[in-house]
Amino acid sequence: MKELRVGMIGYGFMGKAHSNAYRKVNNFFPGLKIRPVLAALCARNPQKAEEFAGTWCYESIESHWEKLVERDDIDLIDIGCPNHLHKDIAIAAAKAGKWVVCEKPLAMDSAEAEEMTKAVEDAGVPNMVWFNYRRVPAIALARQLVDEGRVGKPYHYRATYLQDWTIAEDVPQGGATLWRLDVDVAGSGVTGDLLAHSIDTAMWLNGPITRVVAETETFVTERVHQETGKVQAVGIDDACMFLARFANGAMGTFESTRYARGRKNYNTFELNGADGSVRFDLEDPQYLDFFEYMQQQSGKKVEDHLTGWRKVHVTNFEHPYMDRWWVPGCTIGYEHTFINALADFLEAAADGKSTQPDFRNAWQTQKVCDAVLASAKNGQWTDTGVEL
Ligand code: SOE
Repeated sequence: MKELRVGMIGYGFMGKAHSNAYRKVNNFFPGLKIRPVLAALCARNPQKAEEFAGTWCYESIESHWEKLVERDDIDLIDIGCPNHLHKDIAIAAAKAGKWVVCEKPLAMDSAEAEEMTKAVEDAGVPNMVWFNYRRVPAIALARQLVDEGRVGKPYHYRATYLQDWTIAEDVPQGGATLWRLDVDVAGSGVTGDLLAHSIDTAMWLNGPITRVVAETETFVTERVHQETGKVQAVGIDDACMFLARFANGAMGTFESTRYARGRKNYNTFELNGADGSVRFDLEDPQYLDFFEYMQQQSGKKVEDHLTGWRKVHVTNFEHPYMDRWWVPGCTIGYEHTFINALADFLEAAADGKSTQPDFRNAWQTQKVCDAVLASAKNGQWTDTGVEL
């Protein structure tokens, strides 16, 4: 089995999620031809780097990503640090011939995402963006139902992504844990952080979004910056709602906020087609709700008096990814979606290929985010320019 020496950049929430995936992937996907080795952890704060590397058993630490990228003993660079650093790291890593995986959103904006996409494609290196929710078995099952034609001609797509952790006005912005609130580091607020997930899922299930019209709001306009200690203007969107048109003719609505009291990670979607509907809620992630308009009876499709919503417990061996985990009825969770994603990446990369969503695909999501933010400024329906 080939060893893949991983250079991980970042030790926060995603550093943990990715490191866990590298450590477990071969146990649950024993057929893989590649075995990741936690070769180096890179972070600017040497003490934090040391602690994190110790906890997760990284062989070494670096405090400058440039040094990590130069190292001959590193095969893959994993970009798990704040968004404003993604572009330079990804381009340097691709130029150095490393495989590159990057946390979402791919970049600060679509121009950066384009440069990054060109860099990995010119270098011909396998690449992936960690839009992990595609690897929630219930969401992957929704995609399977769409592919099987059981939803039929799509009419409506409805997504929400709600959290509540920034309601308090005294939550500071910036710094190691709160960089998502600092526009210079994050690029945007809920649009890049949360709606990017919703858009990725939506386009995976229902095809390209062609145009959007949006509204954003910043409810708390000034916050103390953790690094400067000064009260500074808030530049991110705290909430965003937009209408969308899909290339297949369907209409879409999207809503996201970090001010929905009581909602922690409420990521939902519903797709309504002529023949059926699917509905998912990440706070109840083992289930996919499915409504099939016509039921199969004696080889014929009929409308009968038992037609209704089914709540499918997505834990059977025949459900996506579930034959890798426990026995039917035993659930998996958030961390497993990263392991599933990594397994897909390693399988494709063993043949020199990228897996979806690759940088090119995530660039399309970034185009929609840009169009949403532009529309919120100019109040107009805005074309996304997504590749059809
Ligand atoms: C934001 O709170 C966040 O951590 C996102 O950045 C992640 O992508 C999402 O999975 C959970 O919420």
